[in-house]
Amino acid sequence: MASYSVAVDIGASSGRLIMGNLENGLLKLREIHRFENEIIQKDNHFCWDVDLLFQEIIIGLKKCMKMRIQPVSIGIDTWAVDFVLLDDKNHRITEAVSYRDPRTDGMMEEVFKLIPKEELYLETGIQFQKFNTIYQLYSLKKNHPEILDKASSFLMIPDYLNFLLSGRKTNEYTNASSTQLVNAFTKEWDNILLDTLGIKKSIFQSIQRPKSVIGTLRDELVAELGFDMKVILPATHDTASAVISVPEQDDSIYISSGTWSLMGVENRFPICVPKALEYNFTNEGGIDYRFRFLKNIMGLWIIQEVKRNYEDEYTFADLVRLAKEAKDFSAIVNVNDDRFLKPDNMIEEIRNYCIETEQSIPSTPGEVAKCVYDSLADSYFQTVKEIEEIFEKTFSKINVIGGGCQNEMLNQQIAEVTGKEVVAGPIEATAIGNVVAQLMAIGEIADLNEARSIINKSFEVKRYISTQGSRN
Ligand code: ADP
Ligand code: LRH
Repeated sequence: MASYSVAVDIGASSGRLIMGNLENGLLKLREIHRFENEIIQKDNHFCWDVDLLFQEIIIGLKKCMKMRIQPVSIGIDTWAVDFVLLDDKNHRITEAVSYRDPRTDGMMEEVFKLIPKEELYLETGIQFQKFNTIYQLYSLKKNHPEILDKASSFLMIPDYLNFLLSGRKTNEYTNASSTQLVNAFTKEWDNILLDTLGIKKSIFQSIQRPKSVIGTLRDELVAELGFDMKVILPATHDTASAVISVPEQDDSIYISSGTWSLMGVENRFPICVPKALEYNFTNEGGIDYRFRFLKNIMGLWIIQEVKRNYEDEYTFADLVRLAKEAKDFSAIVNVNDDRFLKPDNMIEEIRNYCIETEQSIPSTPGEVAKCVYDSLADSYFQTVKEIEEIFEKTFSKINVIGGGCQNEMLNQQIAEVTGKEVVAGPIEATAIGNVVAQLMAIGEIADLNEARSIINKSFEVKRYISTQGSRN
């Protein structure tokens, strides 16, 4: 009988429970439940409603019961860097504050006073983003030391959801690496760094790797659901799960395209050379210690906010169509400018940027959307150049995975600006990576090579080439 595994994949904009199993050597997926995720305001902070997210997981599991399918395991992945703290009675004592909250403003500079930027990079290999966990924790230390004093456990979002499911506390490796507190070489919490920052080490759990079985469901949940299952760690950082599913690893650069665009390549070791620091590339941990050498690009967050500012009058597909119709409009913004991280109004922020840089000002929804897509394509092009410079080689393909790969216009545009073949799909790359990690843990799939070959056979991809021909 087939073993069904449930992937809980929660991105910054939406979450889903997807069940996966092997059938005649192919991976079959079945979506069970989908829900929205968004930033809410609580106690003057931008936060995630982590309790609601847990309820959505339970709703999804109840749907499995209705379908009369009993999964053998569950694995959770979410976005990175954010965390909660528990007290010694395992009560949550902080909100799940979002990385878009301004509490980290100025904290990077404070941390650099204690440890030089270059040293931090050489130890962790992690890119500098003002919202990394290290700066979030340092902000607590400076402004609310009483909370850190009271804390007994530090759990990242998937770790916390796993705790609610199983009662077990862990810190999973791929997500832990995004904190900028894990040593890239020992792959353990960097105790010297923690001492330097004055953050107590005792709140951190020992780091566990993807494919670890951490336990089973809590008794109360077994009673509520009517079944038990293994709780397994996939690569709990969503991007690390997504990268498992990149269909063509050789000679290609990936873009994991969702709320963020994560653009890079997979490596066997971290690359902390000066150029990588200068261009702000990260070396986040991956499954089987494959490092994700990539750059965070502001991504489709910008269009999500534009859509929200137009009060959801247009769908994503509408905005793509309108952008196509606005073909004569042209203006480019620097998508990675922090001003686009959480502006009051994204459309106004884009317009102001264009005014300040003396470009045409987008006025219609089509012009605004065209400006966003053109700017993303421009940023991808710059990033390709940086990767090729660092690796001293040219890559022939770009793999776009995740929800954003449904944007055919942007896929074609990436092919046009880079001159490279664009391979689009799979859309649910993250859930797929999550499922195969569970299937590896329970011995249904032998290893990463086999997992990737199954993924390649199981999911169709679409190809786009430049109308000018390949320029490699
Ligand atoms: P995350 O997991 O980071 O929340 P997803 O991988 O679900 O994000 O991708 C969401 C993005 O996919 C949206 O921001 C949107 O831009 C894009 N998208 C989804 N559906 C379509 C569509 N039909 N056409 C174009 N883009 C789409
Ligand atoms: C994408 C992602 C990305 C992180 C960001 C916080 O969902 O996990 O890899 O940098 O969210």
